[in-house]
Amino acid sequence: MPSTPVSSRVPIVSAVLRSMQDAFSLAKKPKVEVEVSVRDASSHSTYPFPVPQLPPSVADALGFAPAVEGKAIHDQPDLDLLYFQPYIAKDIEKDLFEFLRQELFFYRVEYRIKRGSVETQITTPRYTTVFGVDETSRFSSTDGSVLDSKTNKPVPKDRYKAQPRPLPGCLDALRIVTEGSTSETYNFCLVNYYANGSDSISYHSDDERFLGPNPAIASFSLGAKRDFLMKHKPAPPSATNPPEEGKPLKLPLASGDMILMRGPTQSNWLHSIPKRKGGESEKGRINITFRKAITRGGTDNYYNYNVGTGGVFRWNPEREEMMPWSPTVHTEETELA
Ligand SMILES: O=C(O)CCC(=O)C(=O)O
Repeated sequence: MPSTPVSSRVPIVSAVLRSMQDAFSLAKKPKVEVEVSVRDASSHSTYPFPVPQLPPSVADALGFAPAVEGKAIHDQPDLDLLYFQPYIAKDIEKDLFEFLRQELFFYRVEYRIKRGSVETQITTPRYTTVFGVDETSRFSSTDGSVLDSKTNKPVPKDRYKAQPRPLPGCLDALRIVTEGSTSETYNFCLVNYYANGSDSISYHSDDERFLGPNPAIASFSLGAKRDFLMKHKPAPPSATNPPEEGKPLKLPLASGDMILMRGPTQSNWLHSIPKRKGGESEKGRINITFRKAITRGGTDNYYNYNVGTGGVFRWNPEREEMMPWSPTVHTEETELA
């Protein structure tokens, strides 16, 4: 595929929202004017296939997000959350979910971990994909190549273990709106797809050093409602009078909801999406997180665990499941159609 930059080849038209405003002068003014291309898809040498721009109806409505104000939750030690129920309005969350599930490429990453002398092969229990690069680099707006943030020169080939991928326009539009409403900036977008209730993420915290102290993480839910559990990290064994381990905090995240985790939350709390049997969990759920990595280690880590070295998966609308994708299969299908 030709290496075409994500942004520069796109005729940027922010007119969709502006013309709506002009036409309906009484209509609510969008909080953020999302720049959307009405034509071209985003492509890049690292993408297995191009990713279309958001449907105009979704892009227009995103400009009015968040749908409601966030509710602050800080009634427990070291917890600082802002919970939007929902952030993405009810009239577009389904379309956005269907669009992203159909148009993004995903991976089912396998990796090995060593506990003592025992090595175990792990298959990540969900589909993942990632876009972005840490603060030491940026993407050229003309050819999508990776430039050093300070010198603006191409980075040495060995700076990263995997080639970083710029955010496609559809996710960048959501990033811009999110930055506006959280007063934070983000350079990474991680996407999880939980195909059913067997897909999960176990208790962890996003407290890696490459995110810096007190990182802000904006986490969106689309599709099936799933429980998001949070519990305080255990006190160190040396602690006198450690707090009793209470019931985890349970947030039943619905489609369109966004939870901003910030301040001391990641250093002190763990979060998870546990496996669930039956009900709504059997339908798919997408989670999108925006984060800011400040060092190169973040880029290596995120591509290692969210893209890996295995094959590409894409949603198959006929079979209604993620299927391995390859350019050959795609061509044959197209020829048969
Ligand atoms: O799916 C979610 O809501 C949580 C995802 C998450 O914790 C992560 O990607 O680190």
